Amino acid sequence: MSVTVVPPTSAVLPDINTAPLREQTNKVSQQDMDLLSINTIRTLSMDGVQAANSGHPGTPMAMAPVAYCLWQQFLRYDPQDPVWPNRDRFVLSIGHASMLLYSLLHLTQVRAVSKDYETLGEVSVPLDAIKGFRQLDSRCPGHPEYRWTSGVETTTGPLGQGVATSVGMAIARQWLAARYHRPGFEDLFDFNVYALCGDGCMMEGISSEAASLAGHLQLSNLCWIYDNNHITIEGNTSLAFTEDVATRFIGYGWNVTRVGDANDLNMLARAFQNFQSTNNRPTLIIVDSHIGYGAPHKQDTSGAHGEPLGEEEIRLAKRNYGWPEDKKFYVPDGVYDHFRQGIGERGRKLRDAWFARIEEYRKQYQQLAEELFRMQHRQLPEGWDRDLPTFPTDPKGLGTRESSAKVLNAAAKNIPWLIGGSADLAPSTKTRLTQEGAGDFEAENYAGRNFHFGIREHAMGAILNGMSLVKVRPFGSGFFIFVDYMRGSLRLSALMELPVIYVFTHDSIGVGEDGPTHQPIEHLAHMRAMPGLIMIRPADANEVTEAWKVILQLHHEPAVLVLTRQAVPTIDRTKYAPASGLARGAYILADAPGGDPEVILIGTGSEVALCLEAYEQLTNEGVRARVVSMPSWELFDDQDKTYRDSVFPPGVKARVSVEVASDFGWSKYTGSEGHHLCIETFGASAPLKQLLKKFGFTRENVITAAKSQIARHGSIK
Ligand SMILES: Cc1ncc(C[n+]2csc(CCOP(=O)(O)OP(=O)(O)O)c2C)c(N)n1
Ligand SMILES: [Mg+2]
Repeated sequence: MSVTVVPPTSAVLPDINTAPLREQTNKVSQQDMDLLSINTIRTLSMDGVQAANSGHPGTPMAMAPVAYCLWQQFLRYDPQDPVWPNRDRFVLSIGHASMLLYSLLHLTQVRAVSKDYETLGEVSVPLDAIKGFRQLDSRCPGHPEYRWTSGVETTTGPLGQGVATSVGMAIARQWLAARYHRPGFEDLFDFNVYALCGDGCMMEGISSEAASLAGHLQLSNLCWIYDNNHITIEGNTSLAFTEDVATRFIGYGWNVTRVGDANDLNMLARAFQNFQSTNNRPTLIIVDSHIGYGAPHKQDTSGAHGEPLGEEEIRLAKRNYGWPEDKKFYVPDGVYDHFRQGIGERGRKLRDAWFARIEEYRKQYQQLAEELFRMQHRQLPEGWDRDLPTFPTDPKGLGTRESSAKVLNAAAKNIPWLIGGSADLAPSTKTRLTQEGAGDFEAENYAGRNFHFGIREHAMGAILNGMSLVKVRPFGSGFFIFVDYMRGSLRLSALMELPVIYVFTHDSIGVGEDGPTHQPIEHLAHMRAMPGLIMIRPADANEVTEAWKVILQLHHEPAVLVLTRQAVPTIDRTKYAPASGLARGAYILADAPGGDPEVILIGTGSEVALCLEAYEQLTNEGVRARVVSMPSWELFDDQDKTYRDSVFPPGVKARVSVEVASDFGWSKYTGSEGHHLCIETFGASAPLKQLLKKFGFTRENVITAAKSQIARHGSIK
């Protein structure tokens, strides 16, 4: 099948076929340079995908003029310093179109940046990386990955995540401006956030959640560009997507504008100007485009979406562009210079001016400047932990969500950029910051530290990621069960190595009467299975303090803090081991006199108290038992073998794990012959006491299990 190739809009993009390329590059007009640059993006993308023999060529070909117009004319971005804090952010929410971004990073010669934020000399995406697109260790992986390729602002690939993350970036900028701007310094944080999305992003629920909140918050620094090409993998969007996107966004309170032809640089520029002059709401630019633009057999078909064009089709497309048909990875003379003179010059000046301004600011507002420095380097302020509470022994105790509220507030007092909120559950998760002036983050008060994400867990996760990418320290909270609703964003926190803090309460059947829909069972196992994430389920108030200490000092891991609704005793630390053992993930809380136990009881969170009760009785009966409090598998697995063996001596095979959840994975610590007191079903609706009995979480059952373990392993003395 052959379709008519939509010709370039000649008034805007002259047909470079009219003159041989060499001639053109010698003597070129601005318009010629525009087209030459756009076609370089297109052909690099096509060649990269072809060489990899996999990838998505069609959308980079279609969106090249849009990205070019934005980057070259508008983006305030210094390729020499891609971590300059006030740079505009560009998020490629259509992560599959990664070659578009890699081509831009290459042509603008964005520099690689080290982990310590030192700018290094080398180019982030050299031509060889593009030639090695999708190959092992190339800086051009299949989808853009934050922390792997400098210039990639956030990892994208799961559709919808990028746009939702961009909302978090826009929010963080508003917060920074509100907190740090002072008279005469109203421009320190005025960056814009642009996100390029497609039909897939628009269909995903997360974009609706995020757009709804962005509209509510009137984030005028946020611009989404929607590639309205009517094509997804299965074919035309008429198969599954016929809603009126413009009307939907108008309903959200957005400014909506249209560009009828993705090749029309004038209209694109006007749309971006329209965005920049809109100061009371976010902007959506709907751009009509032709996927696979210029490829005679594949344009406007899903065939241009996710597979290489093929050598012959590439040849024909290049012919349509007036490109040398046999040249691959070809960057014509003058293209690098052109970008250097456009985005490069503009960005460098803005960046240098910003650093000069910050120096001025430092002279007048030393304390605030110091805060900014530390925040941007993910450091904590001096004395951040000075007010963290310790809790007195209390057999009745308090819910770990209650103790967490105290610790969080004590920390937030000394860490001004620790900000966050909840998906409408703060009264239950107890994450509200209560100190004087903490306030609520609203359109009228961007300085507020309490965020109301609304009942939008998935977007909340992505927004936290976006906030963290701007380097404030965000936390979000909800019921643990609803981690199911945000797993996609949480996974990206871990993949991006962002120190986002998730506070999840109501962590088990302990929620009681709300029943199975609200009782997490397999969720601890879910979290433990995710690489790069630190989960902590503290046993009592003092472990909560220790948990926050660990979490706040993380640099590259998201943390999941799992807390109870119900009261748990505050353990007597004069009798049992100090809570500081939490930092090692698992520690011996109570031991057989002189050590050398016959059986080890391992508990987490609310079950540690039950283990202690059983331990006391076993000890009275002369059974040599040990209790290990194990709040974090991940922290424990990070310890050296000597420590791990000291907690779980290999010779002691009699082991009982006690956790009101699925036992998935526990054999790693109990051995295949150990006993797991656990729950294999979905819980039930009843008062907690009845539930504990129903599911067997009684002292007697722990003792019976301990004794049968000892009998089984034949080590009773
Ligand atoms: C959450 C999620 N679901 C599914 C996919 C697989 N996927 C990748 S691209 C794509 C189609 C996207 O269509 P569109 O956004 O219109 O992009 P275009 O084909 O126009 O480039 C799908 C379903 C994905 N990447 N993320
Ligand atoms: Mg599409």
